Amino acid sequence: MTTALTENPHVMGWVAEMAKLCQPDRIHWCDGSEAEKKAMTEQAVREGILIPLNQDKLPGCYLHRSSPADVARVEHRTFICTPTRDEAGPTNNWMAPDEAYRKLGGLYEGSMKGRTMYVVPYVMGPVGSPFSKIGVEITDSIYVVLSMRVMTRMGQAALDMLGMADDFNRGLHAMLDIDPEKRFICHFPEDNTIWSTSSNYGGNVLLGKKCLALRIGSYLGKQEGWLAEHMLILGVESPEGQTTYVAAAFPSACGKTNFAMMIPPKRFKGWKVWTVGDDIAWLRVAEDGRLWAINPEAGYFGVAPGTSGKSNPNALKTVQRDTIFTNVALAPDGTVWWEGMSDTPPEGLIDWKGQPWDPSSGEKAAHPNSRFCSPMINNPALSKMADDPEGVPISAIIFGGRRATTVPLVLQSFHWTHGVFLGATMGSETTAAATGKVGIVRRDPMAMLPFCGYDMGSYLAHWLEMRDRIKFPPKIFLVNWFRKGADGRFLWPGFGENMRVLKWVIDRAHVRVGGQETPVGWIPREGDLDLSFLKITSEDFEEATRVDRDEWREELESQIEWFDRLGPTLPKALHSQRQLLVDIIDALSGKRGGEAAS
Ligand code: OXD
Ligand code: MN
Repeated sequence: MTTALTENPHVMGWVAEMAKLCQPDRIHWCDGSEAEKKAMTEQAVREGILIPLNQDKLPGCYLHRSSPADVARVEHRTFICTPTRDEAGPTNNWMAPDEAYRKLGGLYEGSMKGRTMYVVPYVMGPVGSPFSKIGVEITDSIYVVLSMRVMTRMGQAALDMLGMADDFNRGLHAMLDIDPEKRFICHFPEDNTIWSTSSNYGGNVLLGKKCLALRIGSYLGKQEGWLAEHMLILGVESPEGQTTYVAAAFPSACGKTNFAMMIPPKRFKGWKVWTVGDDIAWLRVAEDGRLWAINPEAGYFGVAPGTSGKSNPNALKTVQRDTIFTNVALAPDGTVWWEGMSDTPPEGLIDWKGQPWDPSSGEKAAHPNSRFCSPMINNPALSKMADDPEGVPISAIIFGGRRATTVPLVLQSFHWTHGVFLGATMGSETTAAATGKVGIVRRDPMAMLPFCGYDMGSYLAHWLEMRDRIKFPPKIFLVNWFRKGADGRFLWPGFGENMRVLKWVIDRAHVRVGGQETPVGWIPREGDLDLSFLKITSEDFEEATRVDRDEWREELESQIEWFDRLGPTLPKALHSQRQLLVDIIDALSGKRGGEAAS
């Protein structure tokens, strides 16, 4: 065993207990030093866990290939283990805590015989920030240790910050044999504990990220009066040097990283977008009565396919050094490639499974969920506030989904409750590729469906309650980059042009631009949004921003089923908000049985 890096009796006692269960040959306490990184990287290369890439072109970069049956988060095997099923709520899988401890305990027993148990202390959030949380992850995966080093503030600093306290998340991960049948991701919110088995995929095993920062985090947020959200955080700096901070929630793989690293189009000379975070925000009310956000992570675990010099030049620069790539394709010159990086793939690629790739095979060279894991300091657009212990003040919150119809390009809510309602009902339409039936809206409240660590209705109630604590609440918006015309074309160009919408959002937040009131919220009129040098017809703009009463009437009707599913804990205020919008639309349409306005 390397020397324990702490005398904290709670950490020591728990590590000893887990070692007794898993029976490793060795225990290694991770200090987070450069020397440790070097030694562990060399070992990972020797063992074939990491493949060195071309160190001239991609210094410090490595490729990892996962087991082909272990390439994504496993929502159906992710459990919230609260004493009662109701506490986990209707949208989570539930397992009783004693059953989960027994079942996974059996799997862990002796699982690290002949192996090394790594003890990984880490901080989520800036070191020393009162908003940060400490975790210790025990793992037998060197890939996890090296990735946690990128994604979190890892090592001695975490133990120093913890001191002798007992207030840390206890995470246990064992790879076992990566058998999907033995794969479980169990969260014990009341014990601040996470147990993960038989996977080596990031979202299942980098326990600081989805497991602690979102699932356990959301539970702690409810207890302690703050919010843990699946949101990017960015700062928009005007040519005059005023920076406005915005947090935005989009479902997984809907372009959060691209939005967080956006480069404004030429028309926006002098404007800059700074990234604070690309995936997770912890939001608290500060003494000034505003909502402040920190990004608990220190790196990006981004989806590689689709990332290109056009879609996200900053991400492409970010991954040029000190990056662990997982399941991307390998080029003969020791660089990497994925679908969407360039129009023509380089010749002689090795695919994500390690086989020569035949472009005519119809198979992808990189797995669609292949990833880059890069330190945030590589990002040329990193905000200087990204490591600030106080975080940044949030002026606007954006919710977004993929909707071909109904939801306009941007919609500003009338007030907090209405904004929470828009977040609670946000969703994306299924495409023909994903299911047999096209156009079914899958609701994903605040993009938290897979990440909320407790009952969804109570979570939405917590959002409403937060209003009482925030003296100067951010304005809430809904955006939709994906609306289509009758001919099936996207009406809005998206990517960097989304800056135009972002500009309206921050101008609305500062109450310095107009808009048009509709029954369901405020939208920009043509003159309100800067459309200069953009090729978009007035008709397309009109269509992209239109609120259609019939479509919204249908939308509101379809929300009944969703609200029913959330059950009795869904706050009455959200039912009333829905009904109010129905009544307004019916009155305007001359419906509502005889008593309607003419
Ligand atoms: C992610 C996700 O990996 O949301 O960020 O799935
Ligand atoms: Mn995410």
